[in-house]
Amino acid sequence: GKVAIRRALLSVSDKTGIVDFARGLADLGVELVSTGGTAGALADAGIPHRSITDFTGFPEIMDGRVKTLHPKLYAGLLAVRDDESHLAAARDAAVEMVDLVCVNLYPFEQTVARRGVADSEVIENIDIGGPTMIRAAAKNFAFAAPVVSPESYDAVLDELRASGGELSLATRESLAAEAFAYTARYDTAITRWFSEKRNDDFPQLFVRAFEKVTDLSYGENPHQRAAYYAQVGSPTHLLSNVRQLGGKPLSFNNLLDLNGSRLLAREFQAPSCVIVKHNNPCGVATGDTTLEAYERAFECDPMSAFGGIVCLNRPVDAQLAEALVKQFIEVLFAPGYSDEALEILSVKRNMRILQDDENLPLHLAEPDLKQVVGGLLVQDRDVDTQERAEMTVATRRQPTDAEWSELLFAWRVCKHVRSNAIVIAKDNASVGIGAGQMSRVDSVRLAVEKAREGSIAGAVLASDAFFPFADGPELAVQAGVTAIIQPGGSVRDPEVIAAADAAGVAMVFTSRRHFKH
Ligand code: 93A
Repeated sequence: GKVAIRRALLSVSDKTGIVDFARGLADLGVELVSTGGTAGALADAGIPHRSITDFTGFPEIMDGRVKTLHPKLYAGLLAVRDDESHLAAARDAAVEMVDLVCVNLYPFEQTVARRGVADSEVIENIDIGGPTMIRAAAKNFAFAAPVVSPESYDAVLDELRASGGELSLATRESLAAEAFAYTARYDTAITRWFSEKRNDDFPQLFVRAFEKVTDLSYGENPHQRAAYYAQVGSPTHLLSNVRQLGGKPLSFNNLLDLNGSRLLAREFQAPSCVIVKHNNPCGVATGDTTLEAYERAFECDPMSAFGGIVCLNRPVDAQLAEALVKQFIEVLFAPGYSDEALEILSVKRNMRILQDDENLPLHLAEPDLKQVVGGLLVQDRDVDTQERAEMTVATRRQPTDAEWSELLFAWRVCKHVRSNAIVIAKDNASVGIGAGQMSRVDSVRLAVEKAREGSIAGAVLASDAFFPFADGPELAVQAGVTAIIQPGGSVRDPEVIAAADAAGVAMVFTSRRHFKH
């Protein structure tokens, strides 16, 4: 199972740690072969090595496009060391065995990330020889080892020193696995670049790579392992500009709720507050001040807001902080905090305080994915926002201007509530939310029950999909709702419209549904 490392090929773009690694190998009696720039670094450090040209007998040509791509090297990497015919072929061609390659690739991702970089430069940074060497050594891990990460250098050297210059099968196999993950990620980044350049639709877009941002202590439940991954190359993801200023580490459920609350919060320009619990909003409001927005959002459902995520779109001042510390908040998210506010909030030692440093919009251009067993459902994101002009009034009575403003607010919130979704709103604040029921009338009942005494009088109601029967609207009207917004399109629309007309209620049809499952 052990393999003696006698010859190593070093060819790295990122020269971090390479001199120490090379010196360690040389001290163990390993012969080093190296390409131009890497050889230069070794020469500067006085470490003995052979050039790749000496090894292959072929010069590095075409501006480096062909440096290592030579059958002598590949025969030395791929030979099965206990196969007589392989060994005979190697002798015939004067092939020297190479037992380890230390390679990292042209910095493709970093090049693409630079502003205004020319296509020709990006293309020059597509490494061909590097991945080929890595893959060859990784395929032949029975006899060779690929080292692709400077973080592995010390561990590899330690093992070589401890075992008289040998690497175990377990180490070679794990290095090989890491190597293929590395080249796969590299090709994914290249695919992504082509996809973006060609403005492809989502078939190619979801050739994606994700990298771990952080481990999470557990998943939705304590017996489930969990981590947060961000898409490689995504300009802004959920946590990319977010700094935690206090409290316990974020949990899986915190991140899920944070995602929902940030998506809803981006619907509003005015000072606003979104409170989310179990991935549904339980209070949403805009106001003249963030304090007012928070108080009115909290008012919607104080019981559910307990232990929720509070998402604000304006910095937190001392006055708001005084109001916030009165409640149990799991996560507080805002674009900033005054020093005084942070001081006040510091009494809540567990409260996770998040600051959105750059207040950049989340990157929503890519499709929404839902995982099913062994597959993915892919769809456009529901980022649609409709204006009043795109809607029609189905009832005899037109909504007043004030009602229109409330209806559009309720409609925006409704999109972010799990179906069947009902949102009752007044004065640009939710007053009752019915979420996640299997029948629409149950969601209406819940929204009405949730609303506080008297708060429904003069309120409006939004429904994420059409009413299949008149029972839902009838309940709402009895409770005091004066205007309704919904997609329309049910075979029973005439009954639903008649119920609204009978009560003098105005009803708007959007012709667009906002299911969220
Ligand atoms: O242009 S290449 O694809 N052609 C090659 O034959 C080749 N061999 C190694 N690029 C090649 N490399 C890459 O050169 C390695 O992957 C590494 O990133 C870089 C190291 O070059 P130097 O030692 O000259 O700095």
